[in-house]
Amino acid sequence: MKKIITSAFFAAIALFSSCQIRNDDYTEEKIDLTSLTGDENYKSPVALPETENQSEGLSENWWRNSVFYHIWIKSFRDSDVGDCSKNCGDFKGIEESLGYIQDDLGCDAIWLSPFWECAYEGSTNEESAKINMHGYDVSDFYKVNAFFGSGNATAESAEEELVSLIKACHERGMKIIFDFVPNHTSSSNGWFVDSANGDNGKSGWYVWSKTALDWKNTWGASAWHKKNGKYYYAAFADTQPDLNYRNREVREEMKNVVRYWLNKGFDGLRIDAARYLVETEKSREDTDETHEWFKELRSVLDEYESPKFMVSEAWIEGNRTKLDGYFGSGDEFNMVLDFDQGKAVLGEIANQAAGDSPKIFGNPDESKSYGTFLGNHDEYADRLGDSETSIGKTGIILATSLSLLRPTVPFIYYGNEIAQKSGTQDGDFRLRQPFDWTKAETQKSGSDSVLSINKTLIALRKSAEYKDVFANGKISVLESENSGALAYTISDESTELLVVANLARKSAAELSFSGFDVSERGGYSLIVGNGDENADIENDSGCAVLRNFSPHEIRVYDFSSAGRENVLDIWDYDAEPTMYLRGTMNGWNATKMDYDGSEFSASADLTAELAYEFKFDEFGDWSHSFGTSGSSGTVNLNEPFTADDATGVGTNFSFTPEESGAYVFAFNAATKTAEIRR
Ligand SMILES: [Ca+2]
Ligand SMILES: [Ca+2]
Repeated sequence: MKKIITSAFFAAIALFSSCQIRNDDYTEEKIDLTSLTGDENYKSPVALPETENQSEGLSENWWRNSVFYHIWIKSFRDSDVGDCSKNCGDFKGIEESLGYIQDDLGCDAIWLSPFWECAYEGSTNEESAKINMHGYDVSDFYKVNAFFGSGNATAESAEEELVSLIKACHERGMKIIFDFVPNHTSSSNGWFVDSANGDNGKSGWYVWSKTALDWKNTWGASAWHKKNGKYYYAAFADTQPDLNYRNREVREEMKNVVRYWLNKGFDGLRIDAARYLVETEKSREDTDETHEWFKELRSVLDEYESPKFMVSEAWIEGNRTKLDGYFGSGDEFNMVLDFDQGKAVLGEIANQAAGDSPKIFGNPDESKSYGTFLGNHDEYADRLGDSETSIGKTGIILATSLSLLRPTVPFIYYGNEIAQKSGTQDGDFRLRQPFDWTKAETQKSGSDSVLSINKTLIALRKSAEYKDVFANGKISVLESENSGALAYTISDESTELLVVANLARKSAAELSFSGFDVSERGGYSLIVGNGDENADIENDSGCAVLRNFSPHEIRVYDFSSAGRENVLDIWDYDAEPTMYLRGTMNGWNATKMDYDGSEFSASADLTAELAYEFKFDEFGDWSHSFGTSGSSGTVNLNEPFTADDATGVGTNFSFTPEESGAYVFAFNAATKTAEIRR
């Protein structure tokens, strides 16, 4: 504890002095976008709690060795009911699930979605399951949402349970961070109500103008909304007015909010919508003034003896310079969420090609970390489980493996560790549905489940041998002429790992990579792979040559410990083969066929006298189909016919039923024979 001051002492003075100041920016024809307003001696009227429940004995940059679990509180676990389908997930449910998070999965840190009192429709627990209570419209930053308490909770009892969760995390050596929303509040927040009415010295706390300027919000509509004869700015929804960070009181108050929750024991914070904090005439994104406030906030974090960190949500894709700008010169964010990596991993697997592998980044240096993820609560990516029809179970496991085998800090969005699918709701609500505890229970047993793969690779990352190379190692991509081949090294002074993946859905007899001479190295051991195959690496004129890759197989070699025998057989399982029926009967969408060990089958309702076109598709995405290579594509009921590898146009079968009703399409991939039955 260094310089934490309790501001209760100043509260009375602050209240008095703030009433003396008027910030009638909006009465000006043009809003002032240059100077600071408000009371420079402002102190928050909210007293800081004593520091309590702090993590002890943490090392500097502890987060670089962590794997975070991202929890949507409402949907994770309801201690009152069990699942969250009827009621509301709560802190107590999370506390009861720490064993799952830490022991069954291996994560040692938690990112909680916003937990404050917020504006939402529906007012009872019964209704809460039906509404998208996102919580990014905060109505009181000092009040915990009673929804997240158990039983007939109040804000106070919910806060007690939140503090209990923080303590329980720390007792297990786990860390916990909160989701901070500094850019805006709810329009129901008392600060905004006062600001709109010109009460309590809050006039200048939001961005007001006498006229609506031509600024657009993040969705391209006007960002100005009329209230009490003047206009306020909102970068997002009109119910989320932007706070005015040119006002010294706002700057100080929001730092007080952060201190308040760090004092309660949180180990850090994720910062929502970081790009939009301070507006200028020229830009509403990534302004120098925005970076300036985050540097001030960073110095608040650095006051604590127990090391704290902040990670930005600056949703930037394809502009590393801009993204890295949030590190400042080591004096701003400790970590930025990396919006390129997840999409690169998923895209490379879907395309079966390492086309954009320069997008594979490691942490820039020891003071700057990337947080990487395959999905979150927003419309960034579908849920990982939704990819099953496009990349199959093996593709999901490959994506999971690649996302963990990087020298970055992984964030796993609840449910993605069991490849849970999206709900059927519209928009981002489908990504925020109740966690599937039944599926999680099933996946605990079975070494080939997605949960088990996560657990195995997280344990590898955190093992004594490899924790340093995954925290601080550098990544270097190898070149290959095989389009489906991906290889890179992760290395530091004492360790060199080689990760090799077959991104293709087909076996690869041979993959070769230039610029990696295995004969120059003193031997190696295979630490991840399908242990029963020949996994040797040969040297061919300075190229590394590897053989016998299964579809989507990934291997990891360690060149610093030849002879190690702890191979993790994550590929030692039989993936269920897949086949899809596609045709005019299902609008050319993929219907997954049942498999009985030898034959695939799918039934379809057909109409008499209609000519149906169809083919069989191995992965549901046209990358490998079975159809007819000749012109005699017409088939008859109960007459076996032969299909060929036939990807492309003019390779469909045709069938015209005499009667309407259900028909079964059967296909044997081994003999390539098919039949339509009633
Ligand atoms: Ca509950
Ligand atoms: Ca703003």
